[in-house]
Amino acid sequence: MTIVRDHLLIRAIRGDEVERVPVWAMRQAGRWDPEFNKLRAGHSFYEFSQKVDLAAQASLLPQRFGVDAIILFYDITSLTVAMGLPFELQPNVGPAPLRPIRTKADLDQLNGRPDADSYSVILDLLGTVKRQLSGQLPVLVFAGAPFTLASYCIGTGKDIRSTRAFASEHPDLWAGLLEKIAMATIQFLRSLVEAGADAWQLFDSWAGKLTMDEYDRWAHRAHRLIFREVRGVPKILFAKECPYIDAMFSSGADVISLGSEHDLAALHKRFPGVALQGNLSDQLMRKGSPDNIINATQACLAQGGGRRHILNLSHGMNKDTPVENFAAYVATARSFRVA
Ligand code: 1CP
Repeated sequence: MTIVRDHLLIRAIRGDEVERVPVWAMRQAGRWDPEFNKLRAGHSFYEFSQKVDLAAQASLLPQRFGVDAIILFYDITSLTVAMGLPFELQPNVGPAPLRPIRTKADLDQLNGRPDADSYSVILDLLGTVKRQLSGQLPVLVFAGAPFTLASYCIGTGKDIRSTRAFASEHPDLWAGLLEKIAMATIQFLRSLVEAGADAWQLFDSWAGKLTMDEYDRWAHRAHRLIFREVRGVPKILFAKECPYIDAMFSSGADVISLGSEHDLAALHKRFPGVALQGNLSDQLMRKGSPDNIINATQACLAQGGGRRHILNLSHGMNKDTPVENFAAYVATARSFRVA
């Protein structure tokens, strides 16, 4: 299978001089896109994710706007489903486990070494999307980092206070859960890289709200382990508006995804050898006019300096984002040349 080593996104990560800055958006394949909603109609989320041809079509939909990477359509909880913990998507809430982890027996039931058969749908999806793209664009895969994924497994999701309460009531169970997810994640990502993924992103979406000490114990250690153990293609770290910049930059990731609170130009100067991703506000993308988006995109590209920069948002596309805004964002990136 072709690995797109020389694609714009990969060259930008390597630090090559590039003709323009590559662009994509977290959650680019999703409910903000009316074409996605047509495709998804009548299927529950996990049922939809099990259908390789539909998931492949969903993954490829953003291609029509001119993005420079395709991210596969599955969810961070797809891995825990493969580990033996089924989820359902609750409307306006998010993924909820059918049997939240509460006891040592629940943890023991979770398979820390799920074999590739249990996520063969994702491997097939990768193969299908790669074949359809025939090398035109790189394919990104991803995993939830142990902290964020464990939060969904215990049923607390982004409610950090409840996650913290669980961890202090069940310290051994919490540590065991983080460790088991880390092991499964390493195996999962290795097999996707072996199957031809061009780059991967670790989503620790809610870790930016932890205290520094918690971040070190529950997030940073696992990031280092996973980035050390999964090699071969570029790796991206995302944690929403994360204040622990030094920890992020010492995680071993090749690309750090920044929030709108971060100063892209200053961080470029401080860490010249690391590529930066971001950092247009996802809220501006949702609420601004196309003109606002064009101006903000140009400002972001100018701050990025044109080297080792991947244009992206501060967080994922929101479901009520106007299509014209996404189109304006991608078109601006494609035509912008850093002076
Ligand atoms: O159609 C629907 O109702 C489903 C909405 C949806 C989609 C499109 C969910 C439920 N997951 C996905 C796919 C998905 N999830 C992708 C692939 C598509 C793409 O990126 O274009 C990715 C990368 C994810 C990753 C994901 N899932 C994260 C990390 C990114 C982030 O936004 O921080 C997280 C936290 C989740 C959990 C999740 N899954 C779905 C929802 C609505 C949520 C968030 C729930 C919450 O806010 O707690």
